[in-house]
Amino acid sequence: MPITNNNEEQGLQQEQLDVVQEIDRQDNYEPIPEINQVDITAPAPAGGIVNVNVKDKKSPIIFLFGPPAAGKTMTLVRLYRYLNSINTNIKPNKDFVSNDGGEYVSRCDNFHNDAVSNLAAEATKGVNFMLLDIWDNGAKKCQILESPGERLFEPDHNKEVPFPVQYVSSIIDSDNRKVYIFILEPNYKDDATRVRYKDRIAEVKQMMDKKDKVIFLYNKIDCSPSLDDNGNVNIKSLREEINDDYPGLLDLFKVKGPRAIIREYDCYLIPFQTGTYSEEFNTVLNKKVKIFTAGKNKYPQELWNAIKKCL
Ligand SMILES: Nc1nc2c(ncn2[C@@H]2O[C@H](COP(=O)(O)OP(=O)(O)OP(=O)(O)O)[C@@H](O)[C@H]2O)c(=O)[nH]1
Ligand SMILES: [Mg+2]
Repeated sequence: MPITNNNEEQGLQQEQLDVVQEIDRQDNYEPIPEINQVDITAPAPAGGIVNVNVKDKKSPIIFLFGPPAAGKTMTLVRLYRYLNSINTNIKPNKDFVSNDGGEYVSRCDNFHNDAVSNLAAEATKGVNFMLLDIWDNGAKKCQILESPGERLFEPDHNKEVPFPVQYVSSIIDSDNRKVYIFILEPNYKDDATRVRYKDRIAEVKQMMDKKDKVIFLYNKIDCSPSLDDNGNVNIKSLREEINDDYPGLLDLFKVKGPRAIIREYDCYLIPFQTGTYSEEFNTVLNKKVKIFTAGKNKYPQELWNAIKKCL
């Protein structure tokens, strides 16, 4: 759901999760620039030296951005399952990582089975990088990227992880239009860590292009007080929750000037739940495993609608 000015709030609450509106009706996207001949090839330090390479310099990149364990992999899994269910073609891009001894390609080969498995741990296991291509009516619509959370934001301030590492800046600096999905979650760590995460998002914003778009994905909504007894999300209270937990974060995307009359913020806010998780003892594996049950379809549906509006 886009973030709109106060006058619209009441109406929005009634809409709940059903409708995604345009971020800004007056905003005409710039045409996609000429195909850039420069390869986005960069050594990615996480997990050794691997080269990531986005060969398609044209389709928009949906960049899943969030700390470790925010839910990037499971968001990808949930979206994958949803798009499959509506017969939208989504599949791993095998060219993305080339020099890791075939590990990435083998993850691509297993991706479908992992994604439909009910083992959350299996689905996420070893997934450092994943690039999925999404096709619609035979045409490539976009590509969606997951990468290791600790390279995007390291919660432990004692670990000095440089930012942006090369693969991140190569994605950010690519000519592809980007849709940044910044993942938030309720009760994340402590005040100081949340301020650092907000600052990280501000840093990324400075590197963005005018044509890029932003979605805040508020994952684990099942753990938020903004989810009411009927399973509906109160958007006003969710905004208050975010403003309390991450002061100034939404204001980074506040529209300035005359356009502010139409829309208060230049971003979407999508409440999300990947699913529910339970631990069970698996007698075959002889260990406890995390069982994943997919959440309601309305969440990935709403996310997909927002992504489409950003393309
Ligand atoms: N309650 C709840 N927990 C969730 C939800 N989505 C994810 N989780 C929990 O968060 C864990 C981590 O999710 P991942 O998708 O693996 O997180 P990630 O962002 O990919 O983490 P990295 O790959 O380490 O960066 C899951 O195993 C779940 O325990 C959700 O919607 N609700
Ligand atoms: Mg992951």
